[in-house]
Amino acid sequence: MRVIVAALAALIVGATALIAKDLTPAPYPQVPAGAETAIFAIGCFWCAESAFEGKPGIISVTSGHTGGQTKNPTYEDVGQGGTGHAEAILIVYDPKKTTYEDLLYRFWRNADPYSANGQFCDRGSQYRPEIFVKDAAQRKAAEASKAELEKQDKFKGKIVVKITDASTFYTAEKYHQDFAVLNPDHYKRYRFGCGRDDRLDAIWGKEARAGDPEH
Ligand code: MHO
Repeated sequence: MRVIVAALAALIVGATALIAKDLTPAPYPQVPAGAETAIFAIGCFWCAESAFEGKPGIISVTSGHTGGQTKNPTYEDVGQGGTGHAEAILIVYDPKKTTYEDLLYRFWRNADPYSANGQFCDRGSQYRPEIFVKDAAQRKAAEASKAELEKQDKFKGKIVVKITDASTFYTAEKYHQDFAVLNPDHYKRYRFGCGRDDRLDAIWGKEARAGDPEH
């Protein structure tokens, strides 16, 4: 009897873990007619997602991986390094309600632009910051936003964020989507422990708060 109870308990715990951690890749987001897309890497995608989700004109934000060579990578693959991919977000937005320039503004204020091989506590090229542009117009705007910041002494010649042509965006597992909303305690512990807000405040001052209401 005890064995059966233990086996049942193990099954329930296992099933709960599976439900809590859905490893299926999230569906590629719908892009309604007239909507636009943007792809950014700013370290941990839970945080990147939460910086944009729910903001004016944002239709959806999906966590995933891009910029590398491995096809259909898992989070574990990317975490081990060697896939070339970065954790990234794919934003679908309504250009009538917000602009790519607005998104860039928010991107920068959620990034440590001095840090090429990771962001905050997360090190490794999978956490690099990067702007993945889909066309010449996005490239022009991204380069202009970088040049604008470089007019400030503190950024002059020190911004290491690359601007790269976008390639395939692979959606991450379902359990990574909306992580901040669905796992608020875990998310806050991680974010605080990673020193993200302290560092953003130190770099951007009050402007950092434009990036995330959770600050
Ligand atoms: N170092 C963190 C990163 C989370 S993130 C989505 C962790 O392993 O939980 O890469």
